[in-house]
Amino acid sequence: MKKILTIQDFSCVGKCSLTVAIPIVSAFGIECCALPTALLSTHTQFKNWTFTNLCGQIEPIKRAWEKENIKFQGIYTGYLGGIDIIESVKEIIKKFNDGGIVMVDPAMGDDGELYANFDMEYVSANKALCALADVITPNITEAAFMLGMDYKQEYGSEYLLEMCQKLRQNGAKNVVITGVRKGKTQVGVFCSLQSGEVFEYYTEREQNDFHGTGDVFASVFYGGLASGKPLKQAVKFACDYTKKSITATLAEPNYSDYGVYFEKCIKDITNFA
Ligand code: PXL
Repeated sequence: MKKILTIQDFSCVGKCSLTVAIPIVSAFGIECCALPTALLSTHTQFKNWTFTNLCGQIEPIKRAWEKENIKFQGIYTGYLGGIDIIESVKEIIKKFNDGGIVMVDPAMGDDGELYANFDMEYVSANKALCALADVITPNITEAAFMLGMDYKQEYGSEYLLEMCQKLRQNGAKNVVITGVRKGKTQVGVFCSLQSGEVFEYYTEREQNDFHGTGDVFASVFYGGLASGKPLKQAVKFACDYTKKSITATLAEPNYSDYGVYFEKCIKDITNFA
């Protein structure tokens, strides 16, 4: 059985990061090992939250894994929470990845702003981490911050192409920009692949915005890649799955907007994988 490692925070409530990645990657029939970088009471889109940096645990965990000769057939990183952690993550990728796909989701902002507690130093550290990846999945906010480009709400393919080109020059082999709007009604991804091909895929956009959709997309996309699906097929499935999870959320009375009801669609993954 394939075994991958995901490195992200553990938010006890509010579906994102590990509580999304573990069930989704597991649904692909892949063992999803997890290294929590921080422990939060909820994700940071709530009003009150606690944050405990678990960076101090990473070195002893690495040493113990080395003694056990543990390796992973792929590594997927998300929200990390601190610069010190990013340095350790780089080493983990070098030491513990056994030839698998490395995906970096530089989760650090949205809607033109960085999440709480992040600054330009954190952005630069994420940019350096992205350089090591086979595939990265920034949204437009994250790409703009990493590249020092203006954040635009209205844009065409030139803006997206410039982002992709610069992110690939920085080192990432494949770039998938997420949360891209097309016209007033569509949302999806704009991708620049290692082959030089540019590829876009969109679905109908719902009015409401939900937290954690980027994490659902990234986890499904990574699960698809790790199970050997071609990149374009994995991208399309992940977009459709994210859209379906949003629809499933809206169908529930009194739904909450802190995370999407991706659990309702898990069977689609087992059928696809
Ligand atoms: O979904 C991104 C994310 C992950 N982890 C934490 C967050 C957020 C977004 O706000 O706060 C802790």
